[in-house]
Amino acid sequence: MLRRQTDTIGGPSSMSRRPIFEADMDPANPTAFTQRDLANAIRALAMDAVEKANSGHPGLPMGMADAATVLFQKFLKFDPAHPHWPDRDRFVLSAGHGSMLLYSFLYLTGYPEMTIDELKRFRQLGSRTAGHPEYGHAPGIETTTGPLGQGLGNAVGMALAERLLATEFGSDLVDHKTYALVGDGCLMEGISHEVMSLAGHMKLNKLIVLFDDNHISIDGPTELAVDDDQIERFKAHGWNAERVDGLDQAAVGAALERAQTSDKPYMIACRTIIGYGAPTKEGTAATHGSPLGKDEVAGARVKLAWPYEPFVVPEAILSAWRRFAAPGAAKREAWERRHASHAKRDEFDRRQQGVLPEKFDSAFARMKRAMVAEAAKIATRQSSQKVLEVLQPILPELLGGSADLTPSNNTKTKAMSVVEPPNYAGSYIHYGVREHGMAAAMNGIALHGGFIPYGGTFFCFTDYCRPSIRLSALMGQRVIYVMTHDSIGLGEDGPTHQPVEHLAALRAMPNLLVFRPADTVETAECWAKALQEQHHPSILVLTRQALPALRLKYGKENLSALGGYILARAEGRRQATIFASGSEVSLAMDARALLQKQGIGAAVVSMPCWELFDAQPEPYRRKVLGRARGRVAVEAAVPFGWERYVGTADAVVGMRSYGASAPAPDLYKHFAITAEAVAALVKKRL
Ligand SMILES: Cc1ncc(C[n+]2csc(CCOP(=O)(O)OP(=O)(O)O)c2C)c(N)n1
Ligand SMILES: [Mg+2]
Repeated sequence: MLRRQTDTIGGPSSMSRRPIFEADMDPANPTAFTQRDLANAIRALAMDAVEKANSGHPGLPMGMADAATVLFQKFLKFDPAHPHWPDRDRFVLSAGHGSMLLYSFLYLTGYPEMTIDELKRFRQLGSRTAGHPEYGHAPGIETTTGPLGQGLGNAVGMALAERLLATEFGSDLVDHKTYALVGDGCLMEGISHEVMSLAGHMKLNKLIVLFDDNHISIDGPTELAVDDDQIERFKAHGWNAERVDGLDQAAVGAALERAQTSDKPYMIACRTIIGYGAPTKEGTAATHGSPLGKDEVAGARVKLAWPYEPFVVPEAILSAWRRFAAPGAAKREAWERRHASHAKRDEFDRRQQGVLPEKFDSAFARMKRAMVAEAAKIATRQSSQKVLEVLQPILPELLGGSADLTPSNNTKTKAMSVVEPPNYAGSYIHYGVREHGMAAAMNGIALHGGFIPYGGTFFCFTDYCRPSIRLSALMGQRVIYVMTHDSIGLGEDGPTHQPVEHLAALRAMPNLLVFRPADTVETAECWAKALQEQHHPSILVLTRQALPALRLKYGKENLSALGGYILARAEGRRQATIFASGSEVSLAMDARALLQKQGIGAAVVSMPCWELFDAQPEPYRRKVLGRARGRVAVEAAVPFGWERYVGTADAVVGMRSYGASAPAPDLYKHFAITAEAVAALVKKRL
């Protein structure tokens, strides 16, 4: 049975480590209050903010207030005055609907941007206190959460980044924990399986998860849908796990103490009561996602012995909360001193700031020159490997990986060594067949700082990690997805593996750069642009099959970074323009040759990245698009979206169905994606 504590400090449930009465009372303001009162500050702010917004989720903050208070008071290393301090502990609220718990923490401990007025503007336009925590809205929000399970994946990535960075730079600069708060929902999501398993394999023993074990989700008791033994589940994945009374601060504190020295990642199931304190609704799904209502809030104030007005936290309690930050501030100062005289300081700072090394530009130019000279006829996945072979030695921040398709994705360079516990001195991760987990972890790695993560799978399986790709884009994180086997051009594996709608689907995603390069030089240019874009994720969409070299003259300018450019001008009057991306650009060149033979002047526009092209100034776009009547596009994918450049879907040679299993040349013929078909369509439209 859960104990409903009302005991004062010094009673049976007092903290074992540091009784607040002695250490945490402000001598200048000796009003007595209890540990429970500290937690009640979270409860009250949550229910008041939800009430004022007339929407939101009071249940989680009210249930987890005690466990969270212990974490923030006794364990979390943070400094509100320096929220970006690289060696702070990370706290991820994976159950993002409980956002008021995070906002209350930030306000109570004194993050300057999180004022009481922001809490009063919970869920309002332009506030820092969005419905779910949004990365970038306020310091202290480490990641965007809300889609359940993603935060847990981010936390695994952060813990992995910490471990690798600590190995590289030493524990003087990098030595922190990662905490995540998850709910029943996070653990029901499939992604939890992938990332728990990855964390266990990687032995990320500085990752500590608090599970709000309240047996309630939206539809009601969790028994409606799930009977998993979460303790055994975590243990099976290589974690240590235990269950405590989540309303008993001493018990949570003792578990957190044990977690500090664990040899494995650690999960603490905190048995709680959702909406704890609400007189008639606590313990029910009614507190999950709706305001409690005036009477219930009044009743909770009585039950919790919290007689204060809405949004009022008594001075004694607020100043006790403000003192939670003191140990972190002292640790930050000590860290600054170590950092100031550290031999690797400049490189550490560069990596934290995410700026590329100075020699990047010259290395890129040399590489491009060599590629032009070589004019290799290879698959763009091989081109990508070539790029990595050159750039990886000068970019130690590159952290590569693949979801078990390393030989297909060509993501591992010869020099890269594999991260395999207990050896963390590597730069390549075998993520296993866990695309979704890989993508969520890469978001966490990027958010942590110090690395540029990239990871590969088949382009078709972007579907398996799309929710995390969306969060890369929403948060503007430099995560690079290396997605090979990009169309029917992959051949015999057939329609399950042949993307047709994926380009359109991903181009529809705001803030994501979708690159589909046409040859080795374009692949290098796309890689360079992806690396230079600090605030965008990129997808490199690459072929399995070999492609001819098309860029045969060296030029310094990164043409692919323009998104689209005229690869070949028309001879004579420009009567037609053929638009293409990737493997179909060479086909467009062949169609151009056919047309020119018949006296029809045709230009070819290569469009490796629509998003970048659309962002070019109007005169440039007009020049590239041209005014020729015969505008046609060709791409081995559904035509969806090309209308914006060629007017109508009829003007597109592409896929109208799923693919088929056969050698690639047969498929191109079968689906009539040929130079002849393109030339014929141009003539029809003239
Ligand atoms: C991927 C995803 N699916 C569905 C939802 C909608 N949703 C938000 S909270 C929730 C229930 C979560 O239950 P639990 O984690 O136990 O939270 P509690 O009710 O205990 O606060 C659901 C289904 C979501 N946010 N993300
Ligand atoms: Mg729950």
